[in-house]
Amino acid sequence: MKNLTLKEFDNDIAEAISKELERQRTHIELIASENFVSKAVLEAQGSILTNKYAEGYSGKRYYGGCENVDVIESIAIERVCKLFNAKFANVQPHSGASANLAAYNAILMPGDKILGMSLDAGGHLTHGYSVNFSGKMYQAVNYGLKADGYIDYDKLEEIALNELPNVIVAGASAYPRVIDFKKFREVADKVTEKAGRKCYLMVDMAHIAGLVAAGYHPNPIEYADIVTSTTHKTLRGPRGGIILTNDEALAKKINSSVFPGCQGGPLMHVIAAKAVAFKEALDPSFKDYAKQVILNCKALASELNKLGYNLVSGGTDNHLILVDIFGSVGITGKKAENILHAVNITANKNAIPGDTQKPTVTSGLRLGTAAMTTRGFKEEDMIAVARFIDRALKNKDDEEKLNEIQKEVIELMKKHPYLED
Ligand code: DSN
Repeated sequence: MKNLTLKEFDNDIAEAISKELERQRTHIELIASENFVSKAVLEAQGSILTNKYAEGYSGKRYYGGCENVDVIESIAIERVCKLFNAKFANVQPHSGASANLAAYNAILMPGDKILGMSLDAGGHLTHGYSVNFSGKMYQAVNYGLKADGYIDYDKLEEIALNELPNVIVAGASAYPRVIDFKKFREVADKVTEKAGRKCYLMVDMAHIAGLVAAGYHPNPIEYADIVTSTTHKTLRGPRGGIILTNDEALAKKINSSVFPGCQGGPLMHVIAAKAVAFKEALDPSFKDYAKQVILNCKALASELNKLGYNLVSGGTDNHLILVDIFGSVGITGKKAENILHAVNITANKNAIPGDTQKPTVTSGLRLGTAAMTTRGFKEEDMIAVARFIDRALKNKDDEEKLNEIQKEVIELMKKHPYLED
């Protein structure tokens, strides 16, 4: 084997990575599910641990030579349990979708019923969407929002007691408000009583995990049978998933469901990077970060409001806002995403409740502050971002103006370097 560098061996890929680093350095990143990891996380994820097969769990592997990866996985579990005050954790899911698949597989039989938030209300594909495995393997029913953009808890209870689901899923990918997990627990318990068999409560906290870790959102582990999450959004770790529970019997089922139920060999390099990210999140400075994420989001929401944009639910309690961009300025989510791309602002189109546009077009724009807070943005920077967005959308056909805004964005980003020291 020749030990050439990536650049020496495969310049096509090296060049694309280098361009991507440049893009990340020079663009304002507002995708609510993205973040920038630390050097330490990158180092662990890019390590020689990628060479190791370790099917099974620490101390009970199907391959030899696992003494070092056993240490790593045990540390990751210990840290994530401390972070979320959970008794048991599985850190092997490759992603949030894999975590949800394994969690369902641990508690449901094909054909059982899931009650999750509908996608256009802010839910997720894996919460029972028709084209996803969760909507194909299981019977899926949905709850949604009230006209004011908040979860309709009364309707949720009514649907739950009519449908008697086997699991209720709380959690979202585009919901800007605090979720009342206690209320979800009460509904699940009422279903359990009426159905005469268990109705589980599963919380997918992927988007808000970093805020939960820092204590700025109620912790679902106090109410849910199972909590799933990704590790790369507000939690600021490598791309991956986790599953938590306080129930020992359920923990055993979850472990068997992840491996051998749904996955083969764990990605030990990613698990090491998760452990590093959990250590970062346990550090007191992470609380300051999470607090600033929310302050930044409120500043962005308030400035956009002042500029005349309608936000679903009127504002935000967390790291994201959902703008009714079509209702505000007559531009679809897809078009807005493209206009912002032209001025080095990255965001994503997103369905809004009752959306009349196709899912590939949408009427909404989802904006999040987790990534730019990592880059050091404060409230005044987010006010500037709101103004950039407004100017770009209002000058969408004026190339000169768009070029001017792009230059200003690049100047701002120069003050917020990434991986340059
Ligand atoms: N793709 C993620 C998001 O953007 O919210 C959810 O899986």
